[in-house]
Amino acid sequence: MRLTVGQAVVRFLAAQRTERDGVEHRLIDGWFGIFGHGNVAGLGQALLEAELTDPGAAPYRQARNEQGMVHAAAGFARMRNRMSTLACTSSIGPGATNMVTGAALATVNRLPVLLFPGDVFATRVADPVLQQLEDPRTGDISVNDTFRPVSRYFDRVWRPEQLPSALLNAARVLTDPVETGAVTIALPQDVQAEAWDWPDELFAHRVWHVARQVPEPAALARAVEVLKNAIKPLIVAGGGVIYSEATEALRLFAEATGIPVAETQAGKGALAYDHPLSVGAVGATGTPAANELAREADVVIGIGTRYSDFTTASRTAFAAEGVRFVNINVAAFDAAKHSGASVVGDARETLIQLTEALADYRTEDAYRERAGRLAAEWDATVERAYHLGHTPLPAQTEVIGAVNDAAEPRDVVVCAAGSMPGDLHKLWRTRDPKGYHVEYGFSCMGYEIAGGLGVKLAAPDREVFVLVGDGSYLMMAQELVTAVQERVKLIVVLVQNHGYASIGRLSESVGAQRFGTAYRFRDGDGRLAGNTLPVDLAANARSLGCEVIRATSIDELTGALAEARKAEGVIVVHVDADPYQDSPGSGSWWDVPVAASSTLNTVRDAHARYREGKRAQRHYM
Ligand SMILES: Cc1ncc(C[n+]2csc(CCOP(=O)(O)OP(=O)(O)O)c2C)c(N)n1
Ligand SMILES: [Mg+2]
Repeated sequence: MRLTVGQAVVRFLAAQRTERDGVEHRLIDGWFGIFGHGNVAGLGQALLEAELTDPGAAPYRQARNEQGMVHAAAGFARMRNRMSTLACTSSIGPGATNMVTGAALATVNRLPVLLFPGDVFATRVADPVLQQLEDPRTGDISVNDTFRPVSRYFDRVWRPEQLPSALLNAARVLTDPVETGAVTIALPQDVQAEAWDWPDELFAHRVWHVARQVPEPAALARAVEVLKNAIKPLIVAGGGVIYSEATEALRLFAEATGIPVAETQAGKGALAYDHPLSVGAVGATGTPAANELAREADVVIGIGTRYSDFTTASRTAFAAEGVRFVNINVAAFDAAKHSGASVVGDARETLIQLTEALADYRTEDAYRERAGRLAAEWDATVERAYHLGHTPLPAQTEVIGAVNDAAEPRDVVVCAAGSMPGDLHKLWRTRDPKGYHVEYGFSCMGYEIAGGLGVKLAAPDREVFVLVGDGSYLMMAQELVTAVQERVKLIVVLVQNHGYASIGRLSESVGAQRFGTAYRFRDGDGRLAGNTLPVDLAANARSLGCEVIRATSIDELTGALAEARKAEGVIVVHVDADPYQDSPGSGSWWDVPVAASSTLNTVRDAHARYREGKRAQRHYM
């Protein structure tokens, strides 16, 4: 079949399916693209031809920033439990490097995204092409080599004959739960437009089975050996529980064994917040309930978690002498962490087997009752934080409370950076495994709106609430325009607090006096401590085609959210919140180094506190 490389890519991807538990999905559900000379005649032309000749085979959407389109693809993939994703095409040079941050986010979070940055001429006759980085030491480097460390598979197709193996490897990595992340195939702009005679079988319907790896019996037996003597065990449920669709198996395991369940950011929603064995978020942004149990746990069962520093409170959360870990993970790399009893396997399969193997095991009543009491105490704290009546501006915890009240069980909350992810981790009452979508692997400012767009595209039947701070909004709000264009319904709650409240607090804790964290004019001393800036983000959102509602109190916010639920299109609810009103503490710690020498008393005091905090840090060897 004679097609250009661009046409062959589009045709190949339209024929790929994924399958797990007998259910098929499209591997690539659609395309995002921003065109330039690096892809307009290649993938751009190919997508046009697909739209005209085979509508629905490769649906195309515009984006406003290449980073945004990769975030949307990542949000889409996460919402679809990694069974489907979107492909992204960019021009060469800046269009391509704009995607690098998105690629890193996808890889850190282990979310499949497929990227096709355009690349410099393979023939080199016209070099240097516009936007080409020349390197006097070598002829075969381009800016696209920056994708290598942030991609789980990288290839550059210098010749058409290389395309089949690149595409097959791409699909293999995208559908492998262990390997998955960003897959990048750099396509030189001349090669994209070059024609070739392809074998028909390249475009055959292919089904990529997504494996449910069964644990090795000996590994399971070792885990059972550790678990059956556990007195105060605690489950740490990570994102792997949700991607594996193991939440029901987790609930049955917890109920059968009586082991309480704590959750990481990616794992939040693994167990409904009001389940008697749920103790909520664990770690630096956790609940005191989960953290108290973590401190005393003799066995920690990490399921589908990579034990980030937020989860382990920088390796201070699990403090019992001789604490042991049992780690269930598809990736041997994660299963081996903290010298744990490693069970390499799919979360659902492993939990089912473990439930059977531990049929005679049950925690003591007193332990479960204590977990329940701690969780109930925390729930009362949440209730208070939701209804502080803080004045003159509401506290952020009240904003979160109002959004939680407005959200129905299946609705999704989306967030990524700032002070809200921590507050949400502790405070959000999650009732559905896909109801909580906080990107906290890369915690990338600017993910919120673009990622929320991807979430809504993946789950049009759910209401999506995007919570975004003013800092994140200013970094990347432009995919609002894409949502408006595609008539995608989004409810964006924009929390204005004139700067980086989160980093302000962090700065204060390291003695750095909130330096550079508020959006302020310069004062008489030339410092950024004057009046707030006359920035009107509500007007900004309106100018982008969104419907905007301004709320100046929690009552108004509640009314606005009710109105937003009824409306269509993109609704931005703008609300001011007090940047100084903190959320209830987690009773936990996070390792952020403090200057070891300073003329400032604030820093010296912070350093003394820091050294104290460091003493609790463990290696878990
Ligand atoms: C791209 C990016 N740059 C910098 C950071 C570091 N950072 C984390 S939160 C934050 C401030 C976020 O401000 P805003 O969205 O207004 O939220 P707030 O802290 O006020 O809640 C910064 C600068 C980041 N996470 N991502
Ligand atoms: Mg802010």
